Amino acid sequence: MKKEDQPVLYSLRMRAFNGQKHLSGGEDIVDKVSLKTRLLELLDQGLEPSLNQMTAPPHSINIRIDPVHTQDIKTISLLPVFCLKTKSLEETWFFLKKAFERLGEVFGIPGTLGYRQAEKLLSDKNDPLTGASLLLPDAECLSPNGSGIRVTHFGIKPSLKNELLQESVIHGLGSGRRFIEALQISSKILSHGKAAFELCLSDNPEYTTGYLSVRGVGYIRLPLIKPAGLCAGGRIIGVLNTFIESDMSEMIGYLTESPVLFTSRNPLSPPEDPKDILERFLTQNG
Ligand code: PML
Repeated sequence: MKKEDQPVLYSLRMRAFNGQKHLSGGEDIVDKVSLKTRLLELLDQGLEPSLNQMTAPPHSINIRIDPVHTQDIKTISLLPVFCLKTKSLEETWFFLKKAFERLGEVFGIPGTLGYRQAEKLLSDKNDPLTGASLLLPDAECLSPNGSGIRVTHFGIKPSLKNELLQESVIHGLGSGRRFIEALQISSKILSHGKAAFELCLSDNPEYTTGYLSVRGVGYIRLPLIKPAGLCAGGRIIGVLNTFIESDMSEMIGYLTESPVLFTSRNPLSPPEDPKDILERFLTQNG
């Protein structure tokens, strides 16, 4: 079949700004029938912070629509989801320290340095990047494109999203929307063959749950990763020790431009003790 005759889906990407400052974003890949509804939902999402917090609306909202041929879309699965059982900031950070030590042992990557970079995300001096920084095997930490790698061009089958929204209520994950978007971003990152982990701390001052996704394990939710009221946050992607210089542009191209659609998923497990989650690093990666 000639490319122009292939069925087309639409990639929708919304970003809201105040001047140059990125306020919020959202996206999806949908068919023609759902295009208008989804477009309006994303517009509401861009306006939502101003409605909820009764602040001024964003200075600008960009919504971009690009047709994508189904043949160019990679279909992949969402990561399994785990949640750390924790009662305090100290417990969460203690788990994170152990998790980075295990990452170092399992993948032969600079785990201790990864932990130090994680601590830096919360420092007052950290001006959050809109994208992720990259931790390389030689311990160098880069912010590609100046503002880091911003993962885009992904979408989710509506039935999967509905399932996750319902389970979010049962598991007490708030509206679930932020979690489902983060799960898609991280699942796209970990679907790249050279990604070892991704750590994310939200820069939203009210959102105190972050996550650590680990190759061969899944997406681990980290409640109480920061105190409420702190705007600091950010993302770090750690790569495997087989990563070479020429992988850099290929990985950035995949994460920022290649369309992926989530058509299947893995279970969302109830909260687990730190030691049980750490054992998963052992059993699944040798
Ligand atoms: C963000 O969009 O600010 C990051 C969201 C992190 C979501 C963590 C979760 O709830 O699982």
